[in-house]
Amino acid sequence: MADSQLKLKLKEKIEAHRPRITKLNKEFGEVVIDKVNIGQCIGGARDIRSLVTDISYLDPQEGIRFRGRTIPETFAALPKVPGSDQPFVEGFLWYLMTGDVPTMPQTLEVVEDLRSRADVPAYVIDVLRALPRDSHPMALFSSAILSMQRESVFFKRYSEGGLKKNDMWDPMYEDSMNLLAKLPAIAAYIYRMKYKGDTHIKADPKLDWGGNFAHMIGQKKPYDDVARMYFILHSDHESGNVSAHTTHLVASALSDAYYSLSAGINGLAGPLHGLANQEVLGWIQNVMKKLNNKVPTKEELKQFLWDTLNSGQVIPGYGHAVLRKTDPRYVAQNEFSKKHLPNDPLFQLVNMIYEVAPGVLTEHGKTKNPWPNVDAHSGVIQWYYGVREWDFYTVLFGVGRALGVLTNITWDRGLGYAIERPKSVTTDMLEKWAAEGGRKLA
Ligand code: NMX
Ligand code: MLT
Repeated sequence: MADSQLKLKLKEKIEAHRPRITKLNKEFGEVVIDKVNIGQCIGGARDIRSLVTDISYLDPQEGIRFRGRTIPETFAALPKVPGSDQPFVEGFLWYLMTGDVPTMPQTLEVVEDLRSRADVPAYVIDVLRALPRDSHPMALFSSAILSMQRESVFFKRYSEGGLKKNDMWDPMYEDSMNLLAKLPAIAAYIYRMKYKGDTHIKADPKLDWGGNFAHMIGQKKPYDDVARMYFILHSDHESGNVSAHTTHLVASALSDAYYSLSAGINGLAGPLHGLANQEVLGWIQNVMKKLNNKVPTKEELKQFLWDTLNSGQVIPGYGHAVLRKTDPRYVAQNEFSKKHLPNDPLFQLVNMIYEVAPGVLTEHGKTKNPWPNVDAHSGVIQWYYGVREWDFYTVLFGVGRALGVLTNITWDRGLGYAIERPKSVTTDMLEKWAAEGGRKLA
């Protein structure tokens, strides 16, 4: 079969980019761009500049840019689904992969390509059905992805021998596209198996990736637009977050995309990362329950926030390791909600939390960033449109995140990035260097 336009464009882009990395590594490999202190060693490697990606960049004040464009610029630039306000996720995938905005025909070719790869093997359904029904949806999602490892084109070609380093991006791309094509159907199967009486809806071959997900979980318009917006917003947040970093780290051992994405999804399942979106809804529902479904006053809300902090818990959806302002992904969802659900009581409550929580967190004095992140808003939109099973929300995040991390590992192989292996030190060493006022560098 002839290569798609996307694959040909990607090849051209990777080959044009590769000499830049080779030159930097060979001629400027010794140039210092950061230094490391003891606090960073103990504190989760925060802020250490040691990863390279061109797919997205996170500025602490401005927030994310996908391939150089802000969120509004990205949404404005991409081809829209006919009759919808939102772009094709498939066009966004082209954009992430190549850095170029696709034309409508290029976008439609990706739509077709993903459709042709979308069939989920029957054994994946068997795996999902064999696991205890009360397994967390993220455990089901990760298991389904891992179960497909036997399909890996990368693993097959590598095992056969003779796969050259510069050609490794090709089977990684094939695995990534095969996986991406199947994720909406897998996520929808999990959703309907767990929450909709184990009744299932077949994909509609006329629909796009986002629209089909909405259709397969049983949601009517305009939820298709919610799904498209949601997947794009959650796709990428540069390389250092747990899901992106884990996917990249595992792939750096030349593990294939199935092993790598499954690992990344496991990282996303933590409450300090992607699971925060379900925690936010749980927290809000808890507040409402305690008040017999009455909307709290600002004073009551303040008290709930303090009670949460005083019980040693974090305020879910607030704070960030890099951002120091309101997350533009929160802003994008807020704009959407102002247009589509302005009178929804939970939306109004989210706005009230935004008025109260930053002050409480600032007074609490611990977090470096008292502003909301993406997860503070996402559950409320899902709830409004009827997706109320909040332990599913992180799977939605995961389907979107796959777009970014799989693009990243395809490029990782294209640019020949090395196996990741930072150096460890011992506590004795840290104490010695602390007493000496720093490690003496040769
Ligand atoms: N509520 C209470 N305390 C907080 C919060 C919060 N929302 N955010 C940070 N802190 C605390 C943090 O636990 C730490 O305390 P300690 O010194 O006792 O360990 C202190 O403030 C300093 O933390 P920071 O340097 O501000 O944040 P860090 O980079 O370590 O962590 C998060 C970033 C996102 C993990 C953290 O802000 C958090 O736990 N937020 C709530 C959970 C959440 O919303 N996660 C989702 C993030 C986005 N995503 O989708 O992944
Ligand atoms: C993400 O989208 O991955 C989160 O905001 C976490 C992060 O960037 O550290």
